[in-house]
Amino acid sequence: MKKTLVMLPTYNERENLVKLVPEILSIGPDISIIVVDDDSPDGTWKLVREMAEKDSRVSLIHRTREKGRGTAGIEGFLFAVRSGVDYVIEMDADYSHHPRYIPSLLSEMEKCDVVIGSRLIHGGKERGRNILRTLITWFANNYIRLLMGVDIMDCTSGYRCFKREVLASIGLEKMVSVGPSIVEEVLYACVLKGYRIKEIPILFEERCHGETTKTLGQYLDTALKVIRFRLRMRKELL
Ligand SMILES: Nc1nc2c(ncn2[C@@H]2O[C@H](COP(=O)(O)OP(=O)(O)OP(=O)(O)O)[C@@H](O)[C@H]2O)c(=O)[nH]1
Ligand SMILES: [Mg+2]
Repeated sequence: MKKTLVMLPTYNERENLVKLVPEILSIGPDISIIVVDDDSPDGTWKLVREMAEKDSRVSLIHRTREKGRGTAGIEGFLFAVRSGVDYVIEMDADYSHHPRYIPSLLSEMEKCDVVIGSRLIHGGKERGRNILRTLITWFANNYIRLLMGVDIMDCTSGYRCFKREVLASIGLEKMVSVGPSIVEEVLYACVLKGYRIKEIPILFEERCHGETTKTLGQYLDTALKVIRFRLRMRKELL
């Protein structure tokens, strides 16, 4: 098995990580984990620090000055690039992205540069989400596909596997997303670079423990950022 690092951005995911971290590590000896936690009030970082003391395959970035899914993801990816692993998986830490799909993501990497766990291709679905969230996902993906001109069904999926070289080449340091629009920013950079991207079906389930951090403002921010990516990134990256 190739060396693989799983990057988990976390905010108040203590109850999920108790089970998720051992479950991911049990997939194989070549899997390690980096948790990027923004000083979660529920002490997620303390739990991960204890785990890291016991197992060298677990690492923690505990951020006390910055907050945001976007900047956390960038820090995690930069750590991954430095670590020298072959593959980097990013996933939510709330069991919406179940670790049972990790072997399928990895097995596709022979033929691809990026593999996306997708709710919106044949065989993929969402379970337990309210109708409004499902509609937002559907609308957001149609909007992004149209604006970015990309041929990918689940552009908003944050469950993905990358070759390390891909992350090293897409200008992570220059990315502008503080919040969740990082998912689309990274995807668009991969598309512009011409990487081979494949989607595999996943069942996306409602988070196990805890509450969503998503706000209406974040949805609007992503909608506007997508326009900015389309206008600016093409010039910067190519
Ligand atoms: N480090 C860090 N992680 C975050 C932040 N906001 C969200 N996350 C993590 O990013 C992942 C996705 O966030 P969620 O809150 O699950 O967003 P979502 O999946 O759109 O919404 P729900 O599943 O409905 O909660 C989870 O692992 C969160 O813990 C943040 O500000 N900083
Ligand atoms: Mg979630």
